[in-house]
Amino acid sequence: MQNNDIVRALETIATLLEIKDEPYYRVLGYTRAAESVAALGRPVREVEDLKKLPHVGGTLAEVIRDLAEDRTPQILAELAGEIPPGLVEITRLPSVGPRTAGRLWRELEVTSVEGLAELEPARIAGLKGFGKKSAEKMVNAAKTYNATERRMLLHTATALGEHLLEFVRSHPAAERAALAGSLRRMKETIGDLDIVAASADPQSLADAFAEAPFVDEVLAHGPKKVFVISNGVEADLRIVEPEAYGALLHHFTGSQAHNIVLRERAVKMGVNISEYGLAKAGTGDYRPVADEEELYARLDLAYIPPELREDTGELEAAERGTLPDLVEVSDVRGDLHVHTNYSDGKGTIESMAEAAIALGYEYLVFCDHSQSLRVANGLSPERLKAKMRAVREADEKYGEIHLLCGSEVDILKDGTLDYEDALLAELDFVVAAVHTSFGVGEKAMTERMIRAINNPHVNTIAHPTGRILNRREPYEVDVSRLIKEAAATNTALELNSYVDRLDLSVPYVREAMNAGVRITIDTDAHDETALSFMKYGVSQARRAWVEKGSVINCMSWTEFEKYLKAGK
Ligand code: DGT
Ligand code: CA
Ligand code: CA
Repeated sequence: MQNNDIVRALETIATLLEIKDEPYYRVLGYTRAAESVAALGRPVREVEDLKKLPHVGGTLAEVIRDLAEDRTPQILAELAGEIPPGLVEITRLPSVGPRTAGRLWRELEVTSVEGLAELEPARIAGLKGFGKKSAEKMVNAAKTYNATERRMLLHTATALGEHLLEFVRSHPAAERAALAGSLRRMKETIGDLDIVAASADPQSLADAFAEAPFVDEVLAHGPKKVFVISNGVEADLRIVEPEAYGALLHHFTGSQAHNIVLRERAVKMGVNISEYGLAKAGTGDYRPVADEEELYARLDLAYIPPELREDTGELEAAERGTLPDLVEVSDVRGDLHVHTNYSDGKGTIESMAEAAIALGYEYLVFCDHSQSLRVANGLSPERLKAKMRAVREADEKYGEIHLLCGSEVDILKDGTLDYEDALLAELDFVVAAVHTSFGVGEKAMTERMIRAINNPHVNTIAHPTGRILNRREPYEVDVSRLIKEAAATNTALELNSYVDRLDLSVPYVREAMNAGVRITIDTDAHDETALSFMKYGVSQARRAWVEKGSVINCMSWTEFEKYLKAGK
């Protein structure tokens, strides 16, 4: 089995465990291990000691080894024997999570998407905890379901794409090469990989790529392009002479919508654009363009960064010279939402601090879960106080970084918070989030979250819509109202950088910024390596036109300290 298939199998085990209503930490073990394999960037078979992978202990190492060597792991065999196969498919429906699927199966004997489509919604509504509206939604989702391909997470695509790019760049015939397509634009999910290269000898580069060790199947192989399958994913390599590299890179970076409006603009100037270069209208005589900068300049436009190429106003801004000065990873001075082994994290205060120092951060805020969240080992007030002392001690120990104690405090069903205000007041920073009762409906959820936003101790709202990419739809909430309330109370909203969250999504981040709301770009790291997920949050912020002035954790320590002292 290849990595992509192993990732799917691990995710399936996680889903099956959840359908069975097994405890959250067991499920999490498999999803986290799937993420580790996805991030690997080389075949599992080449890894000598799988236990060295993050989140992989002895049991999981054995499961992964079995999968890599085409054996069915015992746990998968057992689960597959117990649970009808159609249930996993049901969990792909929006609005039906694995635990719901499990209940539909146990309580209504639903075993497939088709079975669900034929069910009377009233029967679901009759179950404890389900409403009429959500029941209708589930049945409708089943009726309109088509088994569409799932898209890769940006993180998975990045690991694989960089591995392939490295191969192309290190070939002697390659002069330049880059990842193009949605991966260069850093979209949150990626369909296939696009690579462009410049070479005076395209054929030898094309041949080498087709025979590369990571290639499982060659779909097309010409002198200037090669399409392959690697790790279950399609990757397209296109090669041109160095003088035409800019036009090719631009064309295959997209987006298609951006290319179309750019082409229309060029036509008005009497110029045609194609992947080969620019031509005077009507001549078909395409002159190569070596760099993207030159391409934009020839059209009287400022250079447009790939993350903005979505036809959402970037051409007008480039024309007027009002493109934003986008935030960069190097602008980030600290992480405001990380976990430790006090709750459900793997790292210690010290190991996380040292990883943050290695990234050059000036400050780090530990935000473990609050008391009600038993599944995540949430901290009782006493344990929180002990942790505050431990963080202060560690802060004394490390002169290079300021360590602060916060909390990811649960927003309870009625909108009150999971600690008393007096305790929240003792914390340096408070991240509030919804983790339970997702299905209360838009009105109740919006009011619940607005109540939390109005708490004077809450600095930011974590992962405000609760979505998990490829796994869970956002809960129903009026985000525009949250944004207005955040603006009125000087509360920030989080852009959670965790690879399968990236929550808030781009349109909402842009709306928040325009409303004057500041954002926190946090990793929600549960171990040291996940601190590096910051790059995904930053790229999502860039796609939302965010400048560093709108990001709380781009403040220097001095400014950040002042912000904390001032209160809301
Ligand atoms: P993906 O792969 O679904 O995540 O999204 P992209 O944006 O990577 O799309 P893909 O791989 O189909 O094509 C890569 C780029 O090539 C795309 O962003 C723009 C360009 N392109 C592809 N087909 C067309 C087309 O028919 N017209 C135009 N104008 N551009 C195209
Ligand atoms: Ca693509
Ligand atoms: Ca493509």
